Amino acid sequence: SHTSATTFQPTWESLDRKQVPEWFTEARFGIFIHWGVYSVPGWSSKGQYAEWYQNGLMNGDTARIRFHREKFGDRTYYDLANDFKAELFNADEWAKLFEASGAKYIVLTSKHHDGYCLWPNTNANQTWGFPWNAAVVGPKRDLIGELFSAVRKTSVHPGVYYSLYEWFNPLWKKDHAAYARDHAWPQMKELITKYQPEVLWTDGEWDASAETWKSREFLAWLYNESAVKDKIVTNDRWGSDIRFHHGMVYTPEYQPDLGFDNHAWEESRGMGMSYGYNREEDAWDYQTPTSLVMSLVDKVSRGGNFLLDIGPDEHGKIPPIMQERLLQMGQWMKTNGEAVYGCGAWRKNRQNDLYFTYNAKANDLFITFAKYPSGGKLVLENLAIPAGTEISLLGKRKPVSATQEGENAVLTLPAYDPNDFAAPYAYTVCIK
Ligand code: FUL
Repeated sequence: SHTSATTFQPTWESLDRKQVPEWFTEARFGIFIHWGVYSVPGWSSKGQYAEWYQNGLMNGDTARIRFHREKFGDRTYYDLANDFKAELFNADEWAKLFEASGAKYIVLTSKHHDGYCLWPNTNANQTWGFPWNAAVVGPKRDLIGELFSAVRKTSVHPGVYYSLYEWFNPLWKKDHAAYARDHAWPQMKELITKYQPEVLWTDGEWDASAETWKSREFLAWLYNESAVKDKIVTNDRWGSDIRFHHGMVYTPEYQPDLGFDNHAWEESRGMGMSYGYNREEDAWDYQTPTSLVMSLVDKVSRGGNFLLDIGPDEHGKIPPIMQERLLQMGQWMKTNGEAVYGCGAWRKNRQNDLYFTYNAKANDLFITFAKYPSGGKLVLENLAIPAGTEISLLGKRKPVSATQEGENAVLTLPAYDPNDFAAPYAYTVCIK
């Protein structure tokens, strides 16, 4: 392919030429998984990130400190790892759920800012001075290994999130450069070599420069020499000055309005207001199925991906409301997935509440909307539809008729029939 013969130099000029693998752009929809010791308390005030629990405890967040004292007394955050048991974790069940959601990739936190590793990594134990990975404390299992082998039996691509920095790692606090060289690099290399993830989603980059992290050197190794050099997807979190400027995929976070023309991007967010599971959230804090489906379509209509996050609990269960949302999206995707997979931006992304997505290879235009128009009329501004064009409502593939009124095309949809829609969260018209 276009990349295999290329040798990359450790400069942004060279690295930025690395192509985004086609599988990733076609996929459009992935699942983010924030799972770790912070899943034990699984708590923050509404609107805060629950995976930042330890940081809150150490930095004077009164709500978290009070919660912790009442629930855990004088146990430290590190002690909570013993309660991270994952005794109900069944990797095959997770993988089946992911596949049923219609998502085509996952990104699992191999290690968040607390430094706890979900795989048997020994650097963690050495630099912390005590066992700090899931194979020795907590589940006593290799959670990445288990999930990756289950996911590999499905159509879903496996990927990892990896936090470069660790808030309280003694080596990090002493010497950033030594930490990068002797801790972060070996960890990332082990992840890549041992698990061959197809996404490496770095984070926690902002406290050091790309120069300190030696990010460019690492990426050159990854793209030139590693086992995943031809299929790996990376992001833009490689140093304090890099995000939204360099790297393969730009990663806005709860920032739905950032669009990036001519550059790959992927927005991530939780179903509520946190990535890690937050027990403080109620049903009404979760996005509705319509809102999630329309978020996905909105990203695609602007040429981006949607990485939707879930937060499993300390037992290894995905909270049922999150399971349900994933299944609802999957039901919708079963009928309407062709408006998402392999699609991207059309010449305009929307007209009021109508969202346009476009499959350039097939020359198919899709129009998705959450509200079925009363009277069944849709006016598409500045669009001429040649006579004989095949137009249908996805699902039952009911015919849609079109007439031309000046510059505009006017579509007449079949009368609304609830029996037509197994997943009535949004509706899609396809113009072939
Ligand atoms: C952020 C982190 O600090 C959050 O906890 C979360 O992991 C998000 C995806 O990236 O920068």
